Amino acid sequence: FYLKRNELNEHLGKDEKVTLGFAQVGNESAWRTANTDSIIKAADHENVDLQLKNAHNNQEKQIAIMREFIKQKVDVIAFSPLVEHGWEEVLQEAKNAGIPVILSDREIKVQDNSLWTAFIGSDFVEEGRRAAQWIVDHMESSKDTAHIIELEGTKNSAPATDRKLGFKEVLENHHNLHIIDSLLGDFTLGKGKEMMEKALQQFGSEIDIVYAHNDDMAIGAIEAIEEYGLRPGIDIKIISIDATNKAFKALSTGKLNFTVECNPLLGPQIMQAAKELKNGREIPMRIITSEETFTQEEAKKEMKKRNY
Ligand code: GZL
Repeated sequence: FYLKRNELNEHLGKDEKVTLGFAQVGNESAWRTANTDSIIKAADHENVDLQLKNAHNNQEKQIAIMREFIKQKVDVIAFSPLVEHGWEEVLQEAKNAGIPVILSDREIKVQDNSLWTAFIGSDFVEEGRRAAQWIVDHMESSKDTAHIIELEGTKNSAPATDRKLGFKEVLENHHNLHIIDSLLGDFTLGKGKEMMEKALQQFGSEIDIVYAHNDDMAIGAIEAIEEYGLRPGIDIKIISIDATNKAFKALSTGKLNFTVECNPLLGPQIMQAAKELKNGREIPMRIITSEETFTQEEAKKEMKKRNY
C-alpha cells in the first residue's frame, strides 16, 4: 500500500516545512506594526519559511507581490487585502496553481468564495457597535443631542466599511446622536490630524464626539483639537478602535475616552493554518480572534501587560 508523502510524514509525526508568502498591506499604523511583528515572530517560532513583502497600501503592488509568490510556487499565500474588491483574477491564478490563500485580518468580496480558503481576523461590525454603545451608555440623558465627527479608515477596506456599518446600526436606535461629517483619514495619524483640522474649521466647538476607526487617527485628532485650543477627552470626547499602546497612553492622560480592541497578534493562528494546509489537513473557514474594550480606568491596569 502507498502512503502519500505528507501522510507518511504525518504518520511519523513529522510535518514538512512550509513556505508561506505573505503580502502585507502596508505600515500605516501601530496596529500594522504589531501585526507584522507577530507574523514574523510566529514564523520563526513555528519554523515556517516566511517571505513577507510590503505593498505600501497599494493594491496593484499587492497583486504583483502575490503573482511573484505564485511564480515562486510557495506552499501557501496569505495577505491582508487593502480593499474588499478586485482580487478575483490573482486569486484564480493562485487556485489554478494549487496554492491555498489565507485572508489575514481583512475580508474580501468575491463571487466565488472557493477562491480563498480561510479568514483569520476580527468582527469589525461588532467593533463599530461597541464604539457606538459606549457613547449611548455615557450620554448624560438620552435626550441630549451629540454631534459626531467620524474619521474613516482606508476607503473600501473591510475594517472601514464594517466599523462604519456597526456604528451606524446602533445610532439608528438613538436619534439624538448625529454624525455631522465623515472624513477619510486612511488609518494614518497624519491624515487623521489633517481631517480633524478641517472638521474643526467647519464645526468648531459644535463637535461633541470624535469616532475614529483606529487609534492612529484618534491621536492625530487629539493633536488637532489641542492645537485648536480645546481639551480632547473633555470638551470633545474621543472613541477609537485597535487598543494599541498609543491609545492606552492617551486613555491614561484622559485625552482619549474609550478604545475597542482589535487583536493584531494573528501570527500564531496564521502559521498553524498554513501548516495544516501544507500537510493536507482541513481548517475552518473563519477564525475570529477574541477582543475586549478599555475605559480610562481599565487602561491604567492593562497597559502594563501589553507589549504593542
Ligand atoms: C484591522 C486592520 C486595521 C487596523 C488599522 O484588522 O486591518 O488596519 O484597525 C490598520 O490600524 O491600519
